[in-house]
Amino acid sequence: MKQFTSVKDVLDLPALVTEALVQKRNPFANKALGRNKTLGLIFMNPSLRTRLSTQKAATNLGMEVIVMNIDKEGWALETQDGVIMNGTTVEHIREAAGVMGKYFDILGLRSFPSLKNRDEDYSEDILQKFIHYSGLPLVSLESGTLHPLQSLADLITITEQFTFTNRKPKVVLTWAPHVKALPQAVPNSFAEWMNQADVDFVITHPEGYELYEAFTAGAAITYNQEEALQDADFIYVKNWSSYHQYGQVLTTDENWLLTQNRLGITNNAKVMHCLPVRRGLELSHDILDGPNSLVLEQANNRVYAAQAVLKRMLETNFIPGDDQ
Ligand code: SN0
Repeated sequence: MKQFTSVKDVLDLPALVTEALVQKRNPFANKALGRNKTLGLIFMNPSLRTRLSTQKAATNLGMEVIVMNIDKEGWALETQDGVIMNGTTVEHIREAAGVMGKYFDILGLRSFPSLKNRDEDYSEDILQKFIHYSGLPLVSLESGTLHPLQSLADLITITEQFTFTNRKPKVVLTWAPHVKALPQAVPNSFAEWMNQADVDFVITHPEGYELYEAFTAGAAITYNQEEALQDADFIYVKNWSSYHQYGQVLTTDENWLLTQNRLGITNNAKVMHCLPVRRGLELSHDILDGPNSLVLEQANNRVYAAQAVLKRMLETNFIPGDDQ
């Protein structure tokens, strides 16, 4: 695996999930693999799980880790080409990423979308420039459009939790209310991964919240949450802002809030959320504190998602001939 920015970078999805579960059972078995290799984790936005789990995963594999919150600790970064830098930006992404290429062996990058210019966000300009100018294998820690480490952890969690062998799980992605405009990266990515996985997948959201088709194609989509929830085994709760009326909050309708009561029409569904979650707004206290919540196990699996990906990258880039 050369890069990890999307499900498209994964050659064999079931094998990657199995690898993560193997790492989970025996996290220190590959401690020699990352010896003398440095992972640089660059954050342009806040993080809790991604930072801690990826650092832990790399340490389990014997790597050194350097973390930088570049938005707070670095020079203001210029990302556009050909501009005269006589304003507020101090350092160009060409030099910044180029320098990282000298210090690190693998680069992790978090770069949220602006939610102002859709073409710019969906071109993944910043991510592509970091890949290009660093020359390094790059792990996305959430980009403008996708959050693949989260989606891998989600698929690991569903695989672990679903015990029936005679049918596929029904997985529902439901929009939830929020007061702020949030990225589409988590739901885009979840849709992209679920469409590749062996599950029955349904997306439900209010009108106007349709996601980018390239990520959802193949999924059933309905505006009727109750209909979507019928017989669900897993419910993935997430807010996102509008893709078509880009970055806008079109409604905060609290009827979309999932409560323990509403689980009655499901197959005693397990409830998932990537966190951070705003209690009482996006998801009810009773679900988060009840037996159906998987949120902490999802977070736990972030470690093994990152560990499986970093292991593949170390094998591909530093063990000649192993190109998984
Ligand atoms: C991010 C998002 O993409 O939705 C990160 C999720 C892993 N979430 C937020 O920015 C939440 C911010 C808030 O104010 O609730």
